[in-house]
Amino acid sequence: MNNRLVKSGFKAFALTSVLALGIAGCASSTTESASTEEEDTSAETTEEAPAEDGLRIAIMPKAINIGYFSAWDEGAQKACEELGASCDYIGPNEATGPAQVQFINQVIQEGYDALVISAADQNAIVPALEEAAAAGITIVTSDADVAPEAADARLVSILPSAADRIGTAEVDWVAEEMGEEGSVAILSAAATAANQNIWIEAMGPYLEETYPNMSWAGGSLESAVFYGDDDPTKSVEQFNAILAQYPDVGGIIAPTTVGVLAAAQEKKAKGVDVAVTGLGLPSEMAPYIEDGTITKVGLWNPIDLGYVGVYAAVLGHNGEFDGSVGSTFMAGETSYEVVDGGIAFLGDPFTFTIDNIATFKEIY
Ligand code: RAM
Repeated sequence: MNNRLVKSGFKAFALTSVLALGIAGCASSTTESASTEEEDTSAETTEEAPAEDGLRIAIMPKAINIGYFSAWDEGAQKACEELGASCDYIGPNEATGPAQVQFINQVIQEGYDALVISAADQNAIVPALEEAAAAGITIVTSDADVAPEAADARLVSILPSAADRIGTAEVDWVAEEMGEEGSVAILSAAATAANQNIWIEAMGPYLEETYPNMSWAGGSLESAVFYGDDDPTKSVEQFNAILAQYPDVGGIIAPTTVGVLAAAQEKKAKGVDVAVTGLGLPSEMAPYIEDGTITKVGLWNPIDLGYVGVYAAVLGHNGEFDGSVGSTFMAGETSYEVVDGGIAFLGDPFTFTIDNIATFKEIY
């Protein structure tokens, strides 16, 4: 029933574009992270061809060690190369607002021209972003936005697709596997992450209205949500906390690549009888789809998300795009339009099953 979410036209386009990106590779990047661990404190720099007159852009993930963001950065670096920009992949080891703020301050101090950021916390980073904007830095959120009331803190937000499509699709995936019966819990990222929160909000009423024999664990959406903070260890702990609190839970939706990977690993390790689905990176989820631990996960193309974010930032910085509702910009061959809320959407998520995982796992 969720097939309506996979439009063949989009699928063909995205696959082609991803393959093209994959072949082109990326030119230069700097990786920096804040950590007390020795190996993480040093900045690793491979500057092959820094742009002479090009812009200097910071590409900041929620946390630098999440595989999804490596794919996002791959797209960003590809756009940087096409646009002659010099781009540094920089950010914290833990996906929290305060940790990101330290790096935003560094971006201000070092006088970057633009910042493309996935907000780990929809509120905590806003003052730092405002300071950055006041210093002339063009800000684009990509993947996860700031709170709607703080939309003026950035030029535009590049998001995968409308929240309700992502949220309701995940409910359909878990329902399909549970035979449309039983209770469901959610293993999310951080309680402060705008992207997961808007998807979860859309899941709540949809499950109740669409599946009369299904319910949220504990009786309400609120009681069903657990937060693993996009940290692998905490996500495993929270997976087990769900099972301890709701031993009869029939399904777990993890709308985070970190959470769904942790859930699949732990489901397999413990041999737990619970349906697990969510938003998974095909390259990380392939072993669990191939061995039958998981039947289906979905995701958009994070490479495209990073790519489009950099185009918006560069065009915005150069005064060729103002981010207003109704305005458009080109990223590569594709035109994007800004809709209400100052957002440009990428397209619908793909689903990955045993039928296509072999192809997708090679791409991202
Ligand atoms: C994790 C992050 C990211 C989200 C994906 C689905 O990698 O939380 O923000 O978009 O999952």
